Amino acid sequence: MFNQEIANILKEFSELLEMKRVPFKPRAYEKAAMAISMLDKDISDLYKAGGLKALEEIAGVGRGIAERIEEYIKTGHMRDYEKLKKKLPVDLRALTSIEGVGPHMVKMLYDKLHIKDIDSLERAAQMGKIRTLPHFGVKSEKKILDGIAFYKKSRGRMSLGEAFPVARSIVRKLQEMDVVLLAEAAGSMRRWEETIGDIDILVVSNAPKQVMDFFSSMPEVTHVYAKGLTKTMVRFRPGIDVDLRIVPRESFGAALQYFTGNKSHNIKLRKIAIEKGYKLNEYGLFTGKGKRQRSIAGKTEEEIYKALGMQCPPPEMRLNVGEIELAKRKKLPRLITIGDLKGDLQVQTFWTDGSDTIEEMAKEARAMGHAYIAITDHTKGLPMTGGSDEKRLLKQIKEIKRVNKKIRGISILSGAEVNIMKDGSLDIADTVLKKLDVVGAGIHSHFQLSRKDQTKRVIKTMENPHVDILFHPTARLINKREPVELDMEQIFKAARRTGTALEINAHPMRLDLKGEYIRKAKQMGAKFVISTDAHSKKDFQLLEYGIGQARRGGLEKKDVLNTRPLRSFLKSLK
Ligand code: DGT
Ligand code: CA
Ligand code: CA
Ligand code: ZN
Repeated sequence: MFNQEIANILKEFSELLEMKRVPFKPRAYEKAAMAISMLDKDISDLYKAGGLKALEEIAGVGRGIAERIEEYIKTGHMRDYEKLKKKLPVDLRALTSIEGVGPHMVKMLYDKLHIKDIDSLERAAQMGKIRTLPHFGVKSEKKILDGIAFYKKSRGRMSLGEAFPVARSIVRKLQEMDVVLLAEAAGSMRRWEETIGDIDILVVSNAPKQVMDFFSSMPEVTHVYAKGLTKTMVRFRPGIDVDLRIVPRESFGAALQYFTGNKSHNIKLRKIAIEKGYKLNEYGLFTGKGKRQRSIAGKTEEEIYKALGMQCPPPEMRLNVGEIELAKRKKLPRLITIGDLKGDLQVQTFWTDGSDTIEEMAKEARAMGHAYIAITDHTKGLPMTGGSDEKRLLKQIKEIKRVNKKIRGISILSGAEVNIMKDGSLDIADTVLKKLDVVGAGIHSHFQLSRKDQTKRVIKTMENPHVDILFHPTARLINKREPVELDMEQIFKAARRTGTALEINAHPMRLDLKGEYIRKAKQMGAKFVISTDAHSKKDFQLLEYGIGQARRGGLEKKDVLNTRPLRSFLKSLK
């Protein structure tokens, strides 16, 4: 692996040199990178055995490059490369993997528009900024957007946050058609999976042609893969595929059940049907054979599960992880719903990297029906967010008091999102943490620690008597950053022992904790909060994604602290 590491650095070095339009050198570094990535021996072994000379024997590696490799093997640094990189702090590898984007273009994008990564490139393209650059136009802008969509898609799946609004709007439009009786999204979307491969929509209609014509010619559709009277498959905007099926009214429940899945849940259910002498498919539940076959259920999901002798599991739970057994014993939990939540506990404002004021955020939360919110701006250890220090936090407590007096119908709690330092200590003094109503702590740095060190670090934080909530416990970013290495059982145990609530961060970029961890943590007796990580008023709406995850983890109202009225909620904290 070390070879690959060095090859990657040399490759990037060559691109950085290319961006500076240094002659010849880039090509040399690129060649060396290629040769090293194809070596069948470990390059550090080669170096140990034969020194600089041995390195120079590698095809394409001259004196200069060999010395840089030596420096890296000895010190873990390559200073010239690092210096260049600092001047151009861009995600070169990602950006140049977009079709049509090369090093020179990356440099110009950075110089003119300060584009550093795929996200900022996408934003700029969507806002029509690319077309204003010299030698660019609407066409190349569109090509970049397509390239980004492909990049995202090929690297995996859409996030729930990308797919959900699209699915919802298509379903709404279908529902508005006079000839449509029923329309609903099934598949991974209905199960609130954290990422979505494709969107599956089911429709009941007696005018299939009209529905399919409408669907396949929606303005966003960029490609029609197949069009028929029962099934049409389209590409709906780059990177988002949608399947629409039209099913008979009497089979709608069976189709919804089948296409909601997941596959493993379906297979198990079909086996149970067979054991009972039935046949289950997307048209219904049947008894008898051949001419004497007759449907005994199919119009609704409930009647199918009932005929199989069980409760109907909520879609989010249909993962074949024990829900079928619970449903058979009629022991399914009564899952939490969005209406159960009484407050939001992670809210950033204008004081740091949020875009609205404390008062604006409070009013919006009140309009959503919340009884309380906690203002949890970042703290100083995270410099790019303009995080507060102790003095500023004390000032903010005063401001919150003032706003609380001014507005009715919602309580604003003072809080903070403090940074967990490398050793598990916090970047704000206990004397000030003590004065806050709610303290959340989160990992925002040192993502690479070993499992042992990372676990120790987080447990130390939970042991702080002022830390009420562990924010986004694994620090992952969906499709972007892996979760940190943690011994989750130890974390859940410590959560219970120290009375630290685990956040279910509802932001679709995070969805952290995820469903399977939630299930495990609940079994181990931990408590939870669900919050949005809102950075602006509109973000409060993200709460439903958090509810989706909580339900996937089998949570009930009583497991989640911010379902409680204010006084009881405050009592439940440390
Ligand atoms: P996705 O699209 O990858 O996010 O995940 P799903 O679950 O939406 O999967 P998809 O779109 O391939 O199929 C939709 C549902 O259809 C799936 O959840 C269960 C059902 N299904 C698909 N293939 C099979 C199968 O081979 N056997 C059974 N029993 N059900 C299947
Ligand atoms: Ca799907
Ligand atoms: Ca599908
Ligand atoms: Zn955070």
